[in-house]
Amino acid sequence: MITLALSKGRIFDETLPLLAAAGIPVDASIGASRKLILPTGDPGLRLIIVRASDVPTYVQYGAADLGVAGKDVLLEHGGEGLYQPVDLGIARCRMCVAAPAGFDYANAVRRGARLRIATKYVQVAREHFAAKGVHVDLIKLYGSMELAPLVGLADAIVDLVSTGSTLRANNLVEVEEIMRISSRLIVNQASLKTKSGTLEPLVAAIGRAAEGAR
Ligand code: PRT
Ligand code: MG
Repeated sequence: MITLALSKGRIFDETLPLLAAAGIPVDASIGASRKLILPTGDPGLRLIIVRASDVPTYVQYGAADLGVAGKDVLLEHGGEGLYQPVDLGIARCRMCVAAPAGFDYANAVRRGARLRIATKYVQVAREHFAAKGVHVDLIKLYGSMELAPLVGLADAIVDLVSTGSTLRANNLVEVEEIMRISSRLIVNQASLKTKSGTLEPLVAAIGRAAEGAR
């Protein structure tokens, strides 16, 4: 049995068409189910539903052979024990620095000001500001980063942006793009050896499906 870890929401919704194109139909209505272990049209492949940030952990320890995770999540996790063979090109967004419309971020950076940055992505943020030589105090949050500058918790945030409507709704503007983000197929390195006969063709088929969807 092969186990594929997915998170609910955009990753589940955007992975199903790739699985279908790879010859693995999944009944989309099971997405609404509260079951955490779901069958697929292939009796040798099951899905498990976990939090987006937990996908690399399940795959790292081999509780899932494969998973789909955002590059943001993989960078924070560190990627230990994971093979990352395919960029699926799904769940695209960008990691950005955003600040209140009235805050002159570029000027604060030029002056060498020490900035308070709220984010869920402390590893990526630390590396980004260190590479630019910007002094920052990082404040770890688990969600709703957009609120932090509005109530004086931080000068700016590092968050994911796709349409930009969440920033606009909160009177924030993107002041710097850190990187483009998409989701990757990740594979447990030990599974790839012990189950290579089934995993290799599956990874190749999903890779072709992703290529075809571009
Ligand atoms: O929601 P939960 O806390 O369970 O976990 P999660 O947020 O990690 O999961 P989920 O399903 O929301 O996101 C899974 C993956 O989708 C992320 O790891 C990203 O790689 C990718 N992705 C793509 C996004 C977005 N686009 C995105 N827009 N993840 C989050 N957002 C959020 C963003 O953080 C911000 O709050 O959506 C808001 C901005 O969206 P716009 O459209 O208003 O710009
Ligand atoms: Mg979310």
